[in-house]
Amino acid sequence: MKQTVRIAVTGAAGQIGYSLLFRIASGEMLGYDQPMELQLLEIPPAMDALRGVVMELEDCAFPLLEKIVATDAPESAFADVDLAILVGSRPRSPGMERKDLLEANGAIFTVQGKALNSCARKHVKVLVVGNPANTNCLIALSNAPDLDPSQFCAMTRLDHNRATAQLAQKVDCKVESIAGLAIWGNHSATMFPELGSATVDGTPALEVVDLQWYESEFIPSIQQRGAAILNARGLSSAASAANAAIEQMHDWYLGTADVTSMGIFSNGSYGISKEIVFSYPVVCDKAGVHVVEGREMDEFSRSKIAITERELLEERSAILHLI
Ligand code: NAX
Repeated sequence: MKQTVRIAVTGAAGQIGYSLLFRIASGEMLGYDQPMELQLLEIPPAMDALRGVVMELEDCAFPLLEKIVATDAPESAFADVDLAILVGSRPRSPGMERKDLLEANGAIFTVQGKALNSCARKHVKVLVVGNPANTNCLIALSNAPDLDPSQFCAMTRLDHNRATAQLAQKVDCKVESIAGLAIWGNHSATMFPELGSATVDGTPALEVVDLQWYESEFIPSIQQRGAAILNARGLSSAASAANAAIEQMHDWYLGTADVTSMGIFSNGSYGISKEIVFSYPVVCDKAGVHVVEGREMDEFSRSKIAITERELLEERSAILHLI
């Protein structure tokens, strides 16, 4: 039997939490032979709701789920955790400026970064889902000086999956036929879903679809997909976000053969500014996350990347006092 893995999930009583926890506990994220303990964090007003979620988890009698902790104290939630998925964050309320949103979330992610630094296992892997995910991730890792920045990432897997599915629909192929696409930059409307190195059954994607569709339909539709779901459902995407979190953590923990996208602490690859959390094409193995180098970038791609990089630099300057 494998050693038990401790997994923290914040915002555990929220929408994404409700889609995420049961799939983690069933074994979908780390494998059906991996026992686990869940350490769930919420804010005091949501503790009743969290107790209900815990009861439901108990009622599933998951064989792999050895223990559940439900708490409103970050230090307890992160005590000796191997993995942490930071979903809980402050949503934008009416009239709230982007700067106020960054500030409100900054307060959460400084506290959680510090608690991870002092309480989590030294090899902890931290996936940030709560928006603005890239900059929240930057704040958390900056407040965890004893952990390496490579132990943190922001979720852009949902955008990657959306791009894969839309390309597969367009060319009428299976999603497994698509390889090599990438999400660059921020998890926001400036992200750049790039098809320049993508293939469909081995053929370059840009030989299969026309440039007009790529530039005028595909890119905006991926950038606006979250808003489209919110308009249609009256609620933001939750099940697909939980699915993406499971896949991103799965690949990070167990490794992946295919190129995927992750928001990571930039080391300057592709000339991107250092010290922002930027989504790159990556592969993961036991040694960690590796940016896929050497992709050819034309002027169009470089201009799109510059827009999303600029936005991340602006977000960084708005929270400089927190990092
Ligand atoms: P919900 O509002 O349903 O749930 C959030 C939960 O977090 C609430 O239960 C709240 O009480 C809790 N929370 C707030 N502050 C907390 C804190 N300091 N510590 C612990 N828990 C706290 O939102 P949900 O739909 O679950 O979305 C969660 C976050 O994911 C949002 O920021 C959302 O914007 C973000 N998303 C990120 C995506 C991505 O691709 N990176 C996609 C989906 C989603 O939009």
